[in-house]
Amino acid sequence: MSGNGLVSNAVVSLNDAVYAIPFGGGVYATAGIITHSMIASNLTESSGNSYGGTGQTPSGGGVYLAGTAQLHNSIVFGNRAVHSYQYRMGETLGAGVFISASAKVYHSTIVGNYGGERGYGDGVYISGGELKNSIVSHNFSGFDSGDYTVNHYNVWQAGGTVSYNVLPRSHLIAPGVGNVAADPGFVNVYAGDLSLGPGSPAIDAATVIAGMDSDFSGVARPLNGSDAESALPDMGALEAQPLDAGPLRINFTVAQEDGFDSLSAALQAHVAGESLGSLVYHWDFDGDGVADITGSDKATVSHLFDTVGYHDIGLKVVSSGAGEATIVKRAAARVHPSVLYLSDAGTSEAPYNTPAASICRVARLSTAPLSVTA
Ligand SMILES: [Ca+2]
Ligand SMILES: [Ca+2]
Repeated sequence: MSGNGLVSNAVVSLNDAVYAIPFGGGVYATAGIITHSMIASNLTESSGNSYGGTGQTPSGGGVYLAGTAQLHNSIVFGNRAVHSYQYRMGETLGAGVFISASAKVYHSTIVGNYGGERGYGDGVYISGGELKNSIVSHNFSGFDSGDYTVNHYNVWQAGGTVSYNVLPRSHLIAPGVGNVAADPGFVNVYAGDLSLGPGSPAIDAATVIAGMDSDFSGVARPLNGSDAESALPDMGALEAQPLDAGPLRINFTVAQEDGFDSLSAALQAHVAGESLGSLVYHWDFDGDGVADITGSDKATVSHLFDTVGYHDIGLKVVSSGAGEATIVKRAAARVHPSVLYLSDAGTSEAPYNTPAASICRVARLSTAPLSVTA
């Protein structure tokens, strides 16, 4: 797109932009507006030294925006940016969306995109323009072996303005206004359900942008999705229903998601839906599918995670009036070692907390031998 056109209610899928011009696997736009669209499973790829490679940097696996182009109310899911045969920092830029110049992204959900191991921004790379009222999470890189939980940067900001977004694990040049680095609380991200569960930090936390009056599905925005006094817009492409409407929906939040050596986690269940009746909560803290704490008074619990690693947490809520629902979050509580080991000969196995498992894949700033203390 290069004129001031409008693309609406489109599905852009299974395209690629490869080799010499690896920009915008699904969409390449320098002007105009793309809105209420799904951009999924597109690819941009380049190679450094084969196919007569030009050394170009694959940018915008799903969407490449330059000039004055805008993306609104859209879902960008499962796109890839790949750089073969060349290994360097910044080898891919924005596996989901690349934003530059005066481009703008509003009310979009950017999830499950895959960038190079050393790429910048597996969800979004922004060098200019604006990213606002959006959710960028659960993107991943080659470093994750396909497990899109942690160890990646969802947003990499080199310029532009980033405000009113949910963007866990991101690299920003300034904190920005209204950004939240926490789990966005999708109903079931692993099954592709990107609607917002109750208690999501994205609900009623966006800022009003003129004209953004319907969501990706055509639902009126804003709705009051919390106990706020008036209806406020949500971040992302999908506006959450009111707490007392719709089918049973559950979510939980963890007051502090990361700790060193151990983590005493305070957990809060959130439940929404109509005609719920009485509720019973079943918490699973070790990911084995078997509840460890159960009770009608267990909406709020705490649990001590005392082993280093990433811990999955599950919650099932049984409602006397509306059935039951289950949610499992991978790596919802993360316990990091307070001592990391580093050597040329380590096996580089997370969490790198023994000499044998030392990190060995490090960029050396000096040619002096590494010394390791046990
Ligand atoms: Ca709302
Ligand atoms: Ca259990």
